[in-house]
Amino acid sequence: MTDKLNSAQAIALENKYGAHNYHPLPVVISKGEGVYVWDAEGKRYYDFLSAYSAVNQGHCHPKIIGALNEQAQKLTLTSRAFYNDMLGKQEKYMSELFGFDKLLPMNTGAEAVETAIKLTRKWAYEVKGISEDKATIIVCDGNFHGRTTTIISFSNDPEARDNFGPYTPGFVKIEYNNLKALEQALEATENVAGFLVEPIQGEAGVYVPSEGYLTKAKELCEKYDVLFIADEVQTGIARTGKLLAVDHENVKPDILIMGKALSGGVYPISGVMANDAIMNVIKPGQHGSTFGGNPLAAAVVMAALEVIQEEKLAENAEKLGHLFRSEMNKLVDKYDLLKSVRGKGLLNAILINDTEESETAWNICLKLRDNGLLAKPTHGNIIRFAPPLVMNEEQLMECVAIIDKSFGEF
Ligand code: IF1
Repeated sequence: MTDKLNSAQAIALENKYGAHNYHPLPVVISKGEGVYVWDAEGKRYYDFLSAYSAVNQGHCHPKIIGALNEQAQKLTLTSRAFYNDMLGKQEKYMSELFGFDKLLPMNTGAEAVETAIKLTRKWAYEVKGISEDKATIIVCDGNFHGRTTTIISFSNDPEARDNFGPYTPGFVKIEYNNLKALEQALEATENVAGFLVEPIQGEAGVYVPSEGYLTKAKELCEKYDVLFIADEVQTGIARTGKLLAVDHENVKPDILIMGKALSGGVYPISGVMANDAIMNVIKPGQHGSTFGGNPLAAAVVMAALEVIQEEKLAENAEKLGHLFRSEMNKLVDKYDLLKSVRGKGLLNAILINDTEESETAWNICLKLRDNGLLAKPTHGNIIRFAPPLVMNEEQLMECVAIIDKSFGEF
């Protein structure tokens, strides 16, 4: 098992023995450090995807790896049948950092979204007084909240949804970034329990809503006594230039969902935060998970969040984000193929002048790979650019030059 594979061998093994639930860009990564990854042949690349914003702190950040290694020698998992001496510290740390009474720890983003859905429904029945099994949650067209059966039940992406039925009822879809649609849905729909929304839609192609959208949406939720649920799995942890994307508008969600970079990409950690009036509807034995709240995760997440603050990664993302978009706009003027750039902080995407079904974005990503930068299209005509937040200005400008060169060669 320790013999080193070359890229072709690694790909062949995955094709033969692995489910084909992905179509990865043909590159085989074997090492990661900071903003760089190396393939099996030792070629170095800039990572412009950051494992979909899970590696905000950079690959294998020494402080996080150190915390992982130290805790791994002591205790990794107890289950929640017993207490452990790390979880309480994590809960206190995150309660103070994010400003909520309590944390419900889980492992993956989808599990945290499912937890938020269950919490919202239970609150609706036991606090708001909605009649049994009638709770409805408003979601947005173009959403991406994970891949479980309930979550894909309210997806409008046929790829994510088709042939996975029967679907979970209790969800109403409205247009994203449309306050009128939200108000009409709140007015017209019986038994609304919550509004689940991404502060910036990632998978839809880094769709940044209008200024004030989150503020007004929260106000409408308050008016109709409906929970405002922010899915910050991708936009959180400094990615958009603030600790949370909702911080750009100082909006406080009733339920906050986090994942991915909570661990800096070192370990699956997610969580849901809320105040007691909501969180305390969950009683012992009503929700849980084997690994949820394990001591290894606790050690990792506290180190990962300290890195965000000590290295001022939100401020860096804000600064480099403005630089990146201004440089990309110069390339928009230079290349017909490049239609526009949009994003916030270091969550950005470029729109390619071709159809959604085209192979153009994919082929540009192959050219970028050849030139030493890794990115992946979210649709046939949109490429997401999201480097680790530890990138410096010199490295960013080198990446801009690679993007320029690649479009020039295309
Ligand atoms: C894949 C997308 C991004 C998320 C938001 C919850 C989850 C995600 C806002 C679920 C996960 C990941 C999943 C990953 C690719 C990536 C992704 F392209 F799928 F949509 F980032 F945009 N909420 N997003 O973005 O978290 O259960 O995966 O930990 O499925 O290939 P998870």
